[in-house]
Amino acid sequence: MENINWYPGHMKKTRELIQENLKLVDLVIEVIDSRIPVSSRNPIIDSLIENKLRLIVLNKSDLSDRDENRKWGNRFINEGNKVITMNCMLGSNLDKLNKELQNTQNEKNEIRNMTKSLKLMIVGVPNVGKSSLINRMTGKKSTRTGDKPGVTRGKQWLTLKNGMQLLDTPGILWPKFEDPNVGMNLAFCGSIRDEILDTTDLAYELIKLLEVQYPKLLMERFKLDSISDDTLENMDAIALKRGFILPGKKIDYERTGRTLLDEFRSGKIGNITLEKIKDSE
Ligand SMILES: Nc1nc2c(ncn2[C@@H]2O[C@H](COP(=O)(O)OP(=O)(O)OP(=O)(O)O)[C@@H](O)[C@H]2O)c(=O)[nH]1
Ligand SMILES: [Mg+2]
Repeated sequence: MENINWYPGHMKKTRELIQENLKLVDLVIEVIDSRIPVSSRNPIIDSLIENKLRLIVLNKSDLSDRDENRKWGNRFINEGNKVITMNCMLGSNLDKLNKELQNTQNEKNEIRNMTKSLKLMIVGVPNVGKSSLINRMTGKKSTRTGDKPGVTRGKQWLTLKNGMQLLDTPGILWPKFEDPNVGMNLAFCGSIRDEILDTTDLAYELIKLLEVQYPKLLMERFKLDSISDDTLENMDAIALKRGFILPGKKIDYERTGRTLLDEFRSGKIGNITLEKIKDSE
């Protein structure tokens, strides 16, 4: 399929916003999608943040592979980050996050020799759950969330119960994905506006990955007898099992693709991590 790119004007503005506010904050919380721990890390964010203290939230852990989350967590820790695996729908590990933030505040104050509340900034690609995390941290609906990318616009400072100050930012991508798989992974997980995507092609690419990485889950979910090495055959089999047939006995690829993406995104196919750490690493 054609290379995906999505970089609307507000993302450029957000980049400037992050840059301007960075000097005000003590710690950056980078929220990433645990199903795609490589593709959901924005290299621009990386270059902006540079040496700022960073805490990575491996979010949507309810949708990803638990073993992989553990491995990725270790990897990021080894690279010098603080890491918390979370499910911001339920607020799991919120206590752990709060404790980590409190420790960081204490350490900072000791170095500064004064009592100041920690200032935080939340960054990440669209739709990874930044606003959901903030609502968990404030304990109320402080900021709007939504199941499509680009919900948050403009900056927003909030104060937590413990006095810490927090800046929510809109999700940003970067102008060009060097690796086309990155664009696709982001699209699978809902970080790219669906309106600019060909969902049928995208679903085809997702089946192509799942038939190799998670054939059992694919078979179970769609009650397939076997998995073919021909992706189109698998897509047809899924359509037939679900009865997605148009008049004239044609396969309704549109509906099949839409359904597949929806069921992947909502975790109905199972706990799936599309980017794994190779065991030798
Ligand atoms: N299953 C699951 N869904 C989540 C989790 N966290 C957030 N979501 C959902 O993901 C969608 C996006 O969440 P938001 O908090 O709006 O994401 P955001 O990063 O602020 O998105 P933008 O503002 O568009 O950049 C919403 O439908 C949330 O309910 C999670 O841990 N698990
Ligand atoms: Mg948001």
